[in-house]
Amino acid sequence: MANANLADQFSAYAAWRKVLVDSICDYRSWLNEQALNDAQADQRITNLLERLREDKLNVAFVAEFPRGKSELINAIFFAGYGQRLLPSSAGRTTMCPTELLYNPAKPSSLQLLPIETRASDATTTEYKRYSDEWTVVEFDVDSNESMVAAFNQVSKTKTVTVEEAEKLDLFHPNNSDDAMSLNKDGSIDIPCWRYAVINFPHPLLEQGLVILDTPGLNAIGTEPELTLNMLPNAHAVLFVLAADTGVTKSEIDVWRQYISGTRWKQKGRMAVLNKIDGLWDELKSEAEIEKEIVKQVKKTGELLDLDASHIFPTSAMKALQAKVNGEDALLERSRLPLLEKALYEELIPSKKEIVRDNTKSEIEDLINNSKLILDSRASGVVEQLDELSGLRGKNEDVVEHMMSKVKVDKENFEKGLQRFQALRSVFSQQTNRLFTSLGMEALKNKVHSTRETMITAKFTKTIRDAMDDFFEKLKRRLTSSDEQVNEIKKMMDVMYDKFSKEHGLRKTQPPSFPTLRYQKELAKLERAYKEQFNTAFNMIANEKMTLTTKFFETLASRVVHVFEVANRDVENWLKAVIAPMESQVREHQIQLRRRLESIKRIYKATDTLEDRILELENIEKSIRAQIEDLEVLRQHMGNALAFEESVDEKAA
Ligand SMILES: Nc1nc2c(ncn2[C@@H]2O[C@H](COP(=O)(O)OP(=O)(O)OP(=O)(O)O)[C@@H](O)[C@H]2O)c(=O)[nH]1
Ligand SMILES: [Mg+2]
Repeated sequence: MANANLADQFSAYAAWRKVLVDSICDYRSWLNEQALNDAQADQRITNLLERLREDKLNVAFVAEFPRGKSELINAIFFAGYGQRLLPSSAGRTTMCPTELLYNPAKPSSLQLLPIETRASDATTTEYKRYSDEWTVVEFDVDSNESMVAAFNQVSKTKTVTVEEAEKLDLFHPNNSDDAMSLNKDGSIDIPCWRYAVINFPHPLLEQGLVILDTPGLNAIGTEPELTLNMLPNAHAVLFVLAADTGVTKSEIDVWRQYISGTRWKQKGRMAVLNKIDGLWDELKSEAEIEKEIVKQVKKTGELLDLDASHIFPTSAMKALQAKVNGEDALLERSRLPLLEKALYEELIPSKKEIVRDNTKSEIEDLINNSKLILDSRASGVVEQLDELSGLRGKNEDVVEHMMSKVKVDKENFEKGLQRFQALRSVFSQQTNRLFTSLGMEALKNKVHSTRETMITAKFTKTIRDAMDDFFEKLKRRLTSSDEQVNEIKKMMDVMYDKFSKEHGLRKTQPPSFPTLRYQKELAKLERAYKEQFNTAFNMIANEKMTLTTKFFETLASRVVHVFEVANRDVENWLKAVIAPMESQVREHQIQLRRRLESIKRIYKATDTLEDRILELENIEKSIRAQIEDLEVLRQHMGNALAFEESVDEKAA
């Protein structure tokens, strides 16, 4: 496993997704060929493919400055360029959160959000929708020089007056640290940019990796977007410490509050003890150095309350140097390969698991729907065959009798159809009610009124009450959606039962739809708000409200996101509930018409009975073949889901 590197693991993961996408595309073309595809199923497949194709993996680097975050990113991901791509130097270097990703729809460029946008309450995520707000610096991917020059933008600062910095919420007169950062003439240096997105076709980024480099710790507090959105949602967070400084109090606080805390307890959180080359004392033996490293790891583990297996002593600088110059012994000594191995072992399998589970249930559902249609076609044909075989050697009277029987069936079914139409209208009323509880309109109104209350609030109690009410109302909306969902499900259960008894339609269980997931997400955000509010409480009392309003905007945009996802999921669920019944009813109607038609033709002697029977037998055969095809496709997709290409095999 020693040679296996991150790039191999990533390409194995990308290969897995590709195999999966291909097998789903095969299924879709088969559906089209066999005329089994309908608009709804096609939409679901499109969504599934889109999700698989743009599936991202987020890795965030967090640390006090200058622990070596940027150097570590250079060493892990960009050593192949033969030089330092991201600026890394003593003192504060990275001045704004920097996202590295690849979006082929955009040119290779650096997009920069001006720091002045902090004066508004809009979050960086919202700004991402408005490309004209960003300054774009294009670069040439074939020229390292051009890339390095562009990337240097992330460390640009400018000098402003204290008033300006205060307006941007970057200076608080009562904060002693802030006071220390003033220049001699009373001015202050602030970052030029609030956020940077680097878009370029690096092989790992092309495969969906998104890297987040952050500036020193105090930036974490100033952009709630980081603490509420980017860090909790990152698939891995590397918290970088330095062996020469030990763990400071503010580092422990940040680790507890934003990274490890019970709040976002999840996999993929690890600490890196960087700069171990500082311990490589020529006068000490290897064993002594090793002992010192072990001691530091142990101490760090105690302070962070983190298992030693999640702490990685490393030298980013030596690793970069070793990779660039091809010095294997130095690379091993830097211990970076161990960190890389842990990173992909934490990262990729858990991500794969989530993607696999989601894709699996969606595929199963689609296949089962196709199967349902084919089964009902097959049984319809068999029924007709029985009917016609029964006519062999019978006289005209019997045929007439038969025809009237099918007519009665058809009339009965038409009545059932009316009932189905009535059901559809009740269904859409219930759906409307569901969307009123879950709807975006109502949510946006609530966000608006809470914002108004917060802006005009004179007391922290008013803010607290407004926020409590905000969460309370939203929780109630979710619970009442849950009730509506249950009602819809109950109604559909009854209908499926009725149709199966009265018209012999296949009985299926409509899937259930628990809203628990969204309730949990909401609870998570509420806890985050409470923690933040309690810490910020004193600050709010003597300082401005900007922190709270900015915090609220981010929180609100996260809540909006949760509701957006819930809305999308519920829409899909509603389709999944009604679609099988719709397609079965449609099929049944066609079959009844066919039965009537064929008996009519025999009655009028336009067809001979035997011709008709032969024709039906051929139809049955082709349906059976389709069912077999479907099983093969099910198998293929199952194999694709289980597909494992181990890195060892690849290396071999
Ligand atoms: N000796 C030693 N120095 C290192 C190592 N990694 C980084 N450095 C140095 O530490 C300094 C800071 O590195 P950066 O990568 O800029 O650190 P950062 O965490 O990104 O800092 P900010 O961007 O300011 O938040 C630079 O001078 C690096 O050369 C290491 O493993 N060993
Ligand atoms: Mg940096």
